[in-house]
Amino acid sequence: MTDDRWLKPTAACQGTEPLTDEQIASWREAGWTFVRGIFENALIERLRQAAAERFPLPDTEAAEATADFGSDLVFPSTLEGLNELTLHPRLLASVAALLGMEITDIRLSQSDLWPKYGRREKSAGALDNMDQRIHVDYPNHTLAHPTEWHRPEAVEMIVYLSHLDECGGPTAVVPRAGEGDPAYRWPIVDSPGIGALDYVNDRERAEAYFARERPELADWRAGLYARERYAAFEPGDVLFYRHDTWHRGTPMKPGALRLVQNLTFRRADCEWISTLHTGWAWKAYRRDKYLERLISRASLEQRAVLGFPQPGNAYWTEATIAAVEARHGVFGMDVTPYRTALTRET
Ligand SMILES: O=C(O)CCC(=O)C(=O)O
Ligand SMILES: [Fe+2]
Repeated sequence: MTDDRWLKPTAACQGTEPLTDEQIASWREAGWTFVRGIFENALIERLRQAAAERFPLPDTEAAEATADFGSDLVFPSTLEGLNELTLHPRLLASVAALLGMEITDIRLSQSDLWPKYGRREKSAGALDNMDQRIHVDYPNHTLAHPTEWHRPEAVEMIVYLSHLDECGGPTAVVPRAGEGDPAYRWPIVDSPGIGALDYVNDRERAEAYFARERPELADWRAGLYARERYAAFEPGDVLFYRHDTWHRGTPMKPGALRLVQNLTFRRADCEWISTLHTGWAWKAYRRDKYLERLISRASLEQRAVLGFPQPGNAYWTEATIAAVEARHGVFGMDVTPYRTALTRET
């Protein structure tokens, strides 16, 4: 592949505002920004190791049978590092900057850790994820359709935990080339799975199907592949993209395992964007009370991202403050900020 087809990550800034103006502008205009240095390496390594122990080894029968995405490693989790990465203050600050909002106005709607295997054969037919069709992700995230380009509702991202050199499988992205880019024609419905079209994941089958169903647009889709750029990732790199960015997963090296964490944050006011997992509170009652501890230790911003009522919210009264303290105080929750906001109001 020629050198200019690779997307190279750019460095994050130190401190509480990790993204540069250029990175933010790239996400807003071109639909992607690829960033190195959001997380501490040690966190990425802890998460990678813990996750690697939970999945089948490559080249086993179980690995060969894992031909689609998804796993039970979802937020919140007892897996070392998963919650920490999901609610990392520098990640939340990055998302807020991309959307141009306060952290307290964004909500987590996806965080799961997915293995992808370099398999010897495409075993899942139309649903095989080895060499994906070019697509956008919105259909199984929102009940509606993404809003016009300049008012995005959500930030999606892939946090890579593996090395491209070892596993291959770079994510391909079609950078949007400004207003009127034909690749970004509106509405975004010209992809298998959308509207009446069957869902087909495998590229070859998807394009054969599309050529039958929408022959007049088959060349247009070929043009999307022709414009692909590939993310040259190392562990910890983050590809920020969007529900309306054309992209796809590409084949890996046979016998390899690639681990990634997929996350989405939405604007708090976009309720039509679904949370892809079981409700957070459903993880309560575990013997180790990890959900209760997580909420109690979380910062006000981290709690907001999970939908916990913020200081000043009408939820808070003397009675509810005392009640939440009765539930979570044992885990160290400090309810002072809720009380202070209440006192200020009255
Ligand atoms: O595996 C990748 O790099 C991208 C995966 C993807 O786009 C998807 O499954 O929707
Ligand atoms: Fe995707």
